[in-house]
Amino acid sequence: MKHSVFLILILLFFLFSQFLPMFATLHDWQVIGQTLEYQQEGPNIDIFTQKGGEGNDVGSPPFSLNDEVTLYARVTYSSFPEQNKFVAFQIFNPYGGTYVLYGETNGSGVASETFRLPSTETTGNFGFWQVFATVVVAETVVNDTLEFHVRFNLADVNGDLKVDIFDVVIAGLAYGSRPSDLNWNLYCDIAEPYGFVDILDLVLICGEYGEQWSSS
Ligand SMILES: [Ca+2]
Ligand SMILES: [Ca+2]
Repeated sequence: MKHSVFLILILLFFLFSQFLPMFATLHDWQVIGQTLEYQQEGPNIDIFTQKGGEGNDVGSPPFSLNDEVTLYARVTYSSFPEQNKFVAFQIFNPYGGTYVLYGETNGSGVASETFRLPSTETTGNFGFWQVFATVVVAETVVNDTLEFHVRFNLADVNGDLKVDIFDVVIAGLAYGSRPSDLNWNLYCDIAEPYGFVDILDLVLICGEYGEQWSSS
């Protein structure tokens, strides 16, 4: 039964996706325009994870319990990499608990540290985790924040504790998008390659169809 639902969802999705390329095409010129104009003046730090979140104050796609999270911090001065800078990563769990990790920027100006999320299925471990990264560049303190959601099941795109048709539809709307697109939804980017919502994200959602989780 579950397999037939899965096949029907995939078929519906392919029919639906035929209408989406026209939206993607509309955004191509905007992305190129933004890239050409972009230049960061002075000191800057940008924190992201192995799943994405590049850009100041941009969130990362979600994680599950027991996942490894790799934090990256790119440190620059007027867009040039800053080497051998010490970066402090302050990590806040949804209950306000704090952890601190330290890293040093490499030749590309990037510091990275990895930690593992807890494995216990308690309500307190689910929710928004925040990371606050700080570095000193040219005697100036600069920082960036990053937020990611920890979910019982990544296929639950809208976070209502069940995987159903709404999750499939939401992912369908984001299909083919990248972070700079208007229809981008980071909660739909749950499978590699990250930074792109494609059929592999959809397959993961459909494969978990019908799963539920109770907070009690
Ligand atoms: Ca859901
Ligand atoms: Ca993806």
